[in-house]
Amino acid sequence: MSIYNFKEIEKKWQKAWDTSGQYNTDTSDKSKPTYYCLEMFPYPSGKIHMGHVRNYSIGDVVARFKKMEGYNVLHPMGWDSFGLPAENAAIKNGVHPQKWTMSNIEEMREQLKLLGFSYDWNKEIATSSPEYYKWTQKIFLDFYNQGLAYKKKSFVNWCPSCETVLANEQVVQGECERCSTTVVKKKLEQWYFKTTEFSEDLLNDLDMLDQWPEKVKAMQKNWIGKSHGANVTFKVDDMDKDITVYTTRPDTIFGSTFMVLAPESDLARELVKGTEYEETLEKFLSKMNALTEIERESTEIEKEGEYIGRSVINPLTGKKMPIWIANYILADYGTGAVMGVPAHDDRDNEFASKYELEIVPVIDEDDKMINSGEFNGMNKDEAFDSIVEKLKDQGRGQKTTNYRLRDWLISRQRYWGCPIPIVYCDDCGIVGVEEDQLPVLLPTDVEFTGKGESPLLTSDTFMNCDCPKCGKPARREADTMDTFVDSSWYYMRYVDNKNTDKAFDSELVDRWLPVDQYIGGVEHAILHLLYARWFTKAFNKMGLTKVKEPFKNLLTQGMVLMDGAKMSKSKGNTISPLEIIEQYGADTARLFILFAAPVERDLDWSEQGVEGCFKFLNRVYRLVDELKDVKGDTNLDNLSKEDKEMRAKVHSTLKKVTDDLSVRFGFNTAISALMELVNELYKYKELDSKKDFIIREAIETIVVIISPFAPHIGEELWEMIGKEGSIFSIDWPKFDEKALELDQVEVVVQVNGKLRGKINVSPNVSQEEMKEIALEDTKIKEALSGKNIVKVIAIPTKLVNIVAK
Ligand code: ANZ
Ligand code: ZN
Repeated sequence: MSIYNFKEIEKKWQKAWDTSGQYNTDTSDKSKPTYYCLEMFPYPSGKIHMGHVRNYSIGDVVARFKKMEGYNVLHPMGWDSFGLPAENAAIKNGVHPQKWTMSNIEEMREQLKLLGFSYDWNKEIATSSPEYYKWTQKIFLDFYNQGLAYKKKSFVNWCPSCETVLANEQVVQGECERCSTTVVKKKLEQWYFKTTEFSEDLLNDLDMLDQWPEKVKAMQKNWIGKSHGANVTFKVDDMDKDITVYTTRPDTIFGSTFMVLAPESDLARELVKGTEYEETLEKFLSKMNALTEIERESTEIEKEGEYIGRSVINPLTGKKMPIWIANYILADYGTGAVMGVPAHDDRDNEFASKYELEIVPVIDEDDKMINSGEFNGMNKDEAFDSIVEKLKDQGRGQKTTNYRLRDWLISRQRYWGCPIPIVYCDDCGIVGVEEDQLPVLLPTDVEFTGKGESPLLTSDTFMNCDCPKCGKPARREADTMDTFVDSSWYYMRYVDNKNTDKAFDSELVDRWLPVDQYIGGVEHAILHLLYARWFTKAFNKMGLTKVKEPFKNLLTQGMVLMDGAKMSKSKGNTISPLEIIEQYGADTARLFILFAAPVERDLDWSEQGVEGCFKFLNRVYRLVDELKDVKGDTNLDNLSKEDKEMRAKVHSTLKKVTDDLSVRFGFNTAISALMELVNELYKYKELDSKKDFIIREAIETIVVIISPFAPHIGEELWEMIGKEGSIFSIDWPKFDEKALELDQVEVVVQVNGKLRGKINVSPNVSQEEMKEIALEDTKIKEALSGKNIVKVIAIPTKLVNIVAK
């Protein structure tokens, strides 16, 4: 008897797949329906971790299963290969980022191949390759020409240690996400993508995504943050000037006793100009600049502000309201100006109490208006509309909506990113590089000191160029793009990754997109997905695709934990996938990770669990090896009870697994059903009355079911039982409905405690199904005629009792 030599088997089949190119997809083949299975591509750190194994094992089951279901499956893999770690490695060890990245890619590709994933490596892309980033640059220029990319001077989060601008979301609790240094503010000229152009579509089209997890949609919705309110315009006292505030509570305007401005706003500067308060403002501003992002935006922070010497007139009370600047007002939300309503807003209340500003309640405990003139007695919602109406008549207000979503700051003062294809000319200003001059290549003569602003500034060969418009000497943009830009469109490039004329062929992309199944970590639930959605909307607007949403179905897999904590290098609690592969093989690693928990849940690593899966594969191998030559003609006559039960088990397992794979990603339950089937076959084969054709049927079914999860052993066993060709080129088998019927149990049906009939149900019938079947039964219907059903009690596989009067 041979033993399960996983090393030999896995090597053998990986080689066979490579040679035959069986996972290569012809994207132009129209003979079958398309299925695009995509997993989030990795940053090439050099080593795969268990999170990758989980993500990609899930995707691989989907891809293999869909292929066997008859789809033309696209299942690509590539590298999100620009980014900070490569540059940090360059600073630390003097290796060029390009070299570091390329060797990491080589290593990681080999590691992924060891796991036997069904990727079409012909579709591989690396976002740091000029063949790819040429098109990222072209897309930037398209956006620029469409007004979707623009430049603006603004305060940015600056990490003094990484010397880079950080997006808000890269600031965690006031610290740099990567190095934990306290983040400060800095004013710089920056490139932005106009994400807010599609705020409304990004929000509304979430409704199209009925196969996305609700929690992810909720996170997207919160991030977009639409609120309904009104803009109200106040006249500045003794000055020919208006100030507009955004409020979600116009009903509280009678209680508005002061106005607060963001200290950074131009408005504040204008109001104090030439007055003694100019200095007050300057001092306050420098205090603000010393604050961390978290302190500045936290609702916890002690409210602080300064009076700046002017007042506005409340349009409804006619009273003067002093104007203040304060730390809790954000410059880039709403209008950067707020009407302070200390009786009904906690922040305003804290502020007013501290600085002894007037507090006037305008709504009582029953939500009725008080102290609000003609609106007294109204319900507050009614007052909302009436007050806006009144303000509107005065030309001082109107309903409006606001979004929390900001435009996307894409400039990075880094080397290892996609160069922004812009040239600055003294005569012509900002000029886009001509398409035939793309890509603007990253230079190689850059020093990595980790100091200063953009490293590209140190390369004369890069910085100095001719103006694309007038030909005079000009300078290049020295910033590169946020790596989220690269990953916002890679799924389109996969479809047409060899195209040298354009980013992608629209017809091909329209045929393959939206991605049928996208799988990745929930940590990307907001930004990556939002940016990718935004790109798709921008492409749609520019006529590059008809698609409106990039990802039809989304699965966010849970984390891999060790003793309840996330596996991470910093905690030193990681398990190396390579060691597991070495010790048990890739099939065991894959099987364990799919079996140990439902896909969306966190999974606790367990050595015993791995051991158990390894034993199971051994058990299957021995079983198939022993029975591989058993064959027999199908004969459904004269089957014994045991025969019927064995066949029913085979077909009910096939039914369950098919359902688990196609409908609900129930991989763990599918595997456990397979385990049960194997157990049953171990018992059945020992019976004297066993039938060869049933054994054969069971063996073939076991091999087919195991193959998407553990593809190497799947192929090996398929060959062992005498089949030709790859198991992945067969059609996924259909279960036999008739075989299932045998697998039924008899259930007694009582009416008011008296036996009135018997029904046959499947052993895993639900209570509801049992009730339905019982009530449909003719005998029972008779027994019930003329009576009203009071209650139906069902005990699965045993009894249904109907109480009727
Ligand atoms: C008066 C008022 C009374 C407010 C009240 C709230 C409660 P959301 O819902 O998040 O959109 N606000 C407006 N612009 C702001 C800014 N730039 N910085 C800080 N706060 C700002 O929040 C809108 C509310 O937040 C607005 O409604 C405004 O305060 C404040 F009982 O106006 B409200
Ligand atoms: Zn010029």
